[in-house]
Amino acid sequence: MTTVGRVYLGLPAFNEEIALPRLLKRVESLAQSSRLPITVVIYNDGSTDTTAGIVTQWQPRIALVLLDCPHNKGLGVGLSALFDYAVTIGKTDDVLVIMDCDDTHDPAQIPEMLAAVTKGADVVIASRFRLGATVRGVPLLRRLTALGAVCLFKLIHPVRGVWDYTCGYRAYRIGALQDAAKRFRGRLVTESGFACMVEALLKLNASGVRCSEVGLHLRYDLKPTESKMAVSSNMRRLLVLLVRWRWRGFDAA
Ligand SMILES: Nc1nc2c(ncn2[C@@H]2O[C@H](COP(=O)(O)OP(=O)(O)OP(=O)(O)O)[C@@H](O)[C@H]2O)c(=O)[nH]1
Ligand SMILES: [Mg+2]
Repeated sequence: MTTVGRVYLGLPAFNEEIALPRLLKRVESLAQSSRLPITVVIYNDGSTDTTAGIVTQWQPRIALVLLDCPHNKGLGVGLSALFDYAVTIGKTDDVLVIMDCDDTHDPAQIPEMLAAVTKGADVVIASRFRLGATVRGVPLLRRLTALGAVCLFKLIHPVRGVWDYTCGYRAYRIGALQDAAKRFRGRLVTESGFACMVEALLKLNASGVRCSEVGLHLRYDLKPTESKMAVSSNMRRLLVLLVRWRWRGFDAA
């Protein structure tokens, strides 16, 4: 049985002024009801709306750190900054949970993910493809694309215990992140786009982590703004990378 210390909740944010206060309210309720020691770390990626101001307003209410990037650099740079923060600040038994802050992921799933860490997992993914997962409001074409992508991932880069390679809602044991960061010389994420989620997972897998999944409860119907992910260009980029990583490994990436 592994114990869990502090929970760092990393939120990559780009123009999330509508969804962010709703999410922070749910995090506040979770912290009060569960008594989990949670520190929220928001990476604000050059938002042009009031995201940064919302963070400042919330700082007296919950433990909240702002990593502010003046210009938009992409999700991968944000993910990398959140990993760096956790690897530097965290202890080996602390956990970094990262989730989208577009109001589609529910922080109420965090205790279930931490329970999987205590049972021995280093990385826990909230997965759309697990028994018990519920997905509301995702268009059919998007669902079919995601299903096709899973087949491809499993075929080219099988990862034991993992079906959902792209979901942004994951818990990472910080000790495992620290070991993997050493192995990849601090370059766990080099992709600036949405392929960063797959890159991080495959590098962690290559460094020997144990992965497991819980069923995701995805509320896409609550998403208040347009998607920031350009599906077709990101899929094209990901295809190129999957082939490159398969044949040349990661150091060549
Ligand atoms: N740091 C950073 N975060 C971003 C950027 N674009 C989006 N995000 C954040 O990354 C998370 C995922 O973005 P989403 O637009 O929800 O993308 P997705 O979940 O892959 O796809 P959809 O939910 O369908 O839009 C959200 O918390 C966004 O605020 C960016 O350019 N930089
Ligand atoms: Mg999302």
